[in-house]
Amino acid sequence: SGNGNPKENAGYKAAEYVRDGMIVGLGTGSTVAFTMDRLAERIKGGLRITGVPTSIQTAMKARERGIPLASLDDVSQIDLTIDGADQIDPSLMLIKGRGAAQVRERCVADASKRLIIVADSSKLCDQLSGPVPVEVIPFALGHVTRKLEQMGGVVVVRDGVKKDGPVLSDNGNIILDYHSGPIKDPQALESEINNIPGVVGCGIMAEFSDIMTVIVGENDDCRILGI
Ligand code: DER
Repeated sequence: SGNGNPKENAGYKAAEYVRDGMIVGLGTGSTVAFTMDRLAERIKGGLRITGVPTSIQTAMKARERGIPLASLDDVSQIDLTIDGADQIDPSLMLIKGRGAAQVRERCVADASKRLIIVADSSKLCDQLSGPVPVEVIPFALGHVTRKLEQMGGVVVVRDGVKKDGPVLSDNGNIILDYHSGPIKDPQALESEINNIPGVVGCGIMAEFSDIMTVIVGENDDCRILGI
């Protein structure tokens, strides 16, 4: 199915993995929006699913499309989560968080039997590199900034575009973008950042490769990586 839009091709392809009766984690971003467009069409055709949204934006988009929703607390396990990514390395380790949704995305991925990442080829890289989004409780903003700077690298508070002052995540926290440079050991850096007191979660996701399928959208079709 070629329509010249790689993100749309990937998003639509992912919707084909959804089976009737599934509980589906709904990621955040512009690529997953295409998946939700396709799921809306399939729901009109009789598909019955329950979506678990990873952000306020995704919940709004799902409601606009008539996708039934439940909260993470309402479900015991998620059959399939479909999400985007900012960087994908050959081991299927990810950097996410361009949309500041990585904390809830990681919770939903962790509750999922399978994770499908949808992306265009611009997200593929040989080695992950910063900036790494880091969600921090406001109380610990200065402390976490100092710890990250001691690790080497530059820390930038993510400022709002149509809001003066820092962006606040859906959880009411501040986002730091940690310009780490090339990341030699993503698992180690993920643990090191997430263990800093005050950090709620960062955008390195190196722990889902074994349950991951990556759908890389091309102009006229898709490439499938992973399981
Ligand atoms: O913020 C996120 O983690 C999103 O999934 C993002 O990484 C992907 O956004 P895109 O599909 O709009 O490129």
